[in-house]
Amino acid sequence: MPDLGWNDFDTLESYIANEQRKYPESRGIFADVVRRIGIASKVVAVKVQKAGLLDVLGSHGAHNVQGEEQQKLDVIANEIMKATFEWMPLVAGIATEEEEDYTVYPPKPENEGDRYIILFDPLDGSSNIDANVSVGTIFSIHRVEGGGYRTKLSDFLQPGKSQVAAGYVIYGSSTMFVFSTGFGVHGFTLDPEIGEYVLSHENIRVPDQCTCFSANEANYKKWDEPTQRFADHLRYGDDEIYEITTSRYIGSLVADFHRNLLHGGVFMYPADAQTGKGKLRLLYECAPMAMLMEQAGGMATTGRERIMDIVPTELHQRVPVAFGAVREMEMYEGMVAEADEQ
Ligand code: AHM
Ligand code: MG
Repeated sequence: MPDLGWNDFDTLESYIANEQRKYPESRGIFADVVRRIGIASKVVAVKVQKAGLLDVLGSHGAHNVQGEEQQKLDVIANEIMKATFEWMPLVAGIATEEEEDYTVYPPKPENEGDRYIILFDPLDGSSNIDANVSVGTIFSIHRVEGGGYRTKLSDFLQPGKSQVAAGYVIYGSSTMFVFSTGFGVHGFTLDPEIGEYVLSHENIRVPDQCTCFSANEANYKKWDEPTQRFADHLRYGDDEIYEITTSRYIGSLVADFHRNLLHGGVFMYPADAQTGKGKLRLLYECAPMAMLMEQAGGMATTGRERIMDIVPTELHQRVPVAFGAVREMEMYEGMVAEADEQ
């Protein structure tokens, strides 16, 4: 038998199939959804890589529901993701960061049982695209019980802790698919030669060592006192465990999160102290990343509340967020609690 070089590793396909075999009662529906996201992300990856050639860089000239300028690639990635789920009978509906309203897909009579809601940010970090910076797709999956015959807004407004899966795809120097179904976090790297995601990072655990501090430090003056104190402690404090901590901020959540997940560190986008509001969206960014961070052994918090516990009140809700290892997140929550008591 010649050495083909690919007979001894898992692809996303084979991994999902093996996982599914562990649950004989599984109907394979959910596996199908994850598989479809994998395929859609390959299409987006091609578009991102050919962006300069296809003249799709730069602004589309329209604005999304948050009033931000949409980039052409945002629109393309959004269309690709939507097209992926539109025909899937077991997807009850979708909501995307790029559109104000959610979309419901009516069930076919033969589709009994649970269906799924998919929430996604089709191309996060898109303001960086023109500078060839890594961007990503983030997704979050919830179950709608009873076939989703009357799928409604409240089916979309579920807390992060009820996610059945979450993940992201990072379009970087290589393309990686990182996801969790509640049994650890696993990363698959796209092998461009065979066009498959290959298991490269099984059971990712966030390192205890806080190597990076990642935040938009130009906002420092807008942060509240405990957040400033926490950032100062990690960056300049006397604690010797933070001697090697360095600042790293790309401004592209998937890229910043991915680096910290692998190398250890704190990512935060705190509230503006005057408005009390954060920038990142609960449903499309914070909740899915929180599931991954917790599954990797870390924590995700607003400073006062576990991100996974927040019950959304609106589709495009923004919350303050900090992701990191347990020691730093507990320290941050402690500093916030101390300030609240005063
Ligand atoms: P986007 O979804 O419009 O791309 O915005 C989200 C991005 C994140 O990727 C990143 O963490 C953050 O915005 C950066 O914001 P800032 O430029 O304020 O630091
Ligand atoms: Mg985004």
